Amino acid sequence: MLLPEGVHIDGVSGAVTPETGRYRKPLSELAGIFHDKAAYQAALQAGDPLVYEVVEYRKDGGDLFFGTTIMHPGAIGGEYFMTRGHFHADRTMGEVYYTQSGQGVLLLESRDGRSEVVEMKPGICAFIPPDWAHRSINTGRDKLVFVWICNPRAGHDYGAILSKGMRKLVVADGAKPYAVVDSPAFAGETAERARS
Ligand code: S6P
Ligand code: ZN
Repeated sequence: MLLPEGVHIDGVSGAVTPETGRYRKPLSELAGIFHDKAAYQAALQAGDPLVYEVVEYRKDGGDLFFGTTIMHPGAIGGEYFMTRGHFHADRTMGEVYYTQSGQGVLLLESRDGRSEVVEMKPGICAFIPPDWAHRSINTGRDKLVFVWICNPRAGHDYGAILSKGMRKLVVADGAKPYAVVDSPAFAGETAERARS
């Protein structure tokens, strides 16, 4: 029988107590997700910074699990540090992201190519509907820490986003904290659609 439990989440460090697992994503494990390949190589040679960490609380047989994602500040060629981004393998399952500290953007893309942005800041609880790809981006100078909650059977489908990227990039933009711009990787496809 599964037993109830209170889990402490530190909203600044992202520590989960007790935790049942974690992983780290240094820049070297994020090949292909940043648009500027030369800037990516230069940043790797300068020291392979840690981009994000994920800490989880999971119980065998549970229909929910949760944890934190801790995103470090930084940018590659003007594009802010981001997660890989994924659809869920189970297309019927969505997710919730509750931001605890820092500033960021949740970039979402529907299966048919609609883009949406939800601001991430303390107090915002983002609803991620089923079958929307989601990527988190730290646009601030501090860590971005958020709690995620979903069904452990949702799974991850990284393929589509890894091969084509997302339609929008989130970049540094002078006076403004960030700008959401069209990704050049999709320029050909957009032009083709306009011609047909
Ligand atoms: C899982 C949930 C998060 C992300 C994490 C890293 O469904 O959305 O735990 O896995 O934020 O993102 P990604 O795209 O590298 O898995
Ligand atoms: Zn997810």
